[in-house]
Amino acid sequence: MFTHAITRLPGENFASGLTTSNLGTPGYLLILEQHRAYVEALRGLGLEVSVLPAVPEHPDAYFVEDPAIVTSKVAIINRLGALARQGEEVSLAPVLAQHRPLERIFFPGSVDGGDVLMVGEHFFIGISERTNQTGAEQLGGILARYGHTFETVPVGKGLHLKSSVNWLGDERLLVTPALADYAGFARFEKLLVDSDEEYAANTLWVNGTLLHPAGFPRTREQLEKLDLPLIELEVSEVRKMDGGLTCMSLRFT
Ligand code: CIR
Repeated sequence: MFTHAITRLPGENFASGLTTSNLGTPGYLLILEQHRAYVEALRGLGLEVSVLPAVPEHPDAYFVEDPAIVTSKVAIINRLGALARQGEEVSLAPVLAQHRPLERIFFPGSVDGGDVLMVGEHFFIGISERTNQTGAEQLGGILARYGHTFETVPVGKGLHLKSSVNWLGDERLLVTPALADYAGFARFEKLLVDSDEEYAANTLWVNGTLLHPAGFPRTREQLEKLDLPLIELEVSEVRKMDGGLTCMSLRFT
């Protein structure tokens, strides 16, 4: 169960962040509203949510999931895979130091938190364009020292590992067809994201409730079979910047 979340407000210049999507120019007032609803949803699930101020020189900084990883024992400050995003961690580190001992990923390693899927005390580390092998090895070494276990996963398609797979509680994963047969996921019951709805893989489990992006009815239908409470959130503007529900918070106890 999570008791805390850290989030950050999107800044006025958030639209100059990195993106590969061709979904049009995102609107500032709209993303603020979507962010507000996200924070409210987390609060509604009992989390104490900090909302940090925007960082003007880092338009992607509201994707707080990427610059750090918080486990039950430690917070790891990442060296982000995109040069333009390096530095986002600077103002996050002192906040996390209030909750956990800090460790760091160093050059030449790079890790984005979006590539790190936590399933209890076990971690799947995606190797992607953002997270390199050296970063994954550094991270794995830190996790092992704190009593966690880990394995690496080739990400292939998509920005991050969690663009394609997310934990749904118990021994369940929501996964895109491309990663469904990955050997490391064999022990899980898998719900498949519809191949026309891959974005919906970025669904977030919070204390037994699923936060799900609006507009993906076929995946929603799959999730409804689990009989868990579902909160649908509009994230159209976040999606235009290649982000999703997991990216906008760090959740921990
Ligand atoms: C980026 O390209 O880094 C941001 N515009 C989006 C990051 C999304 N983060 C995530 O999936 N964890």
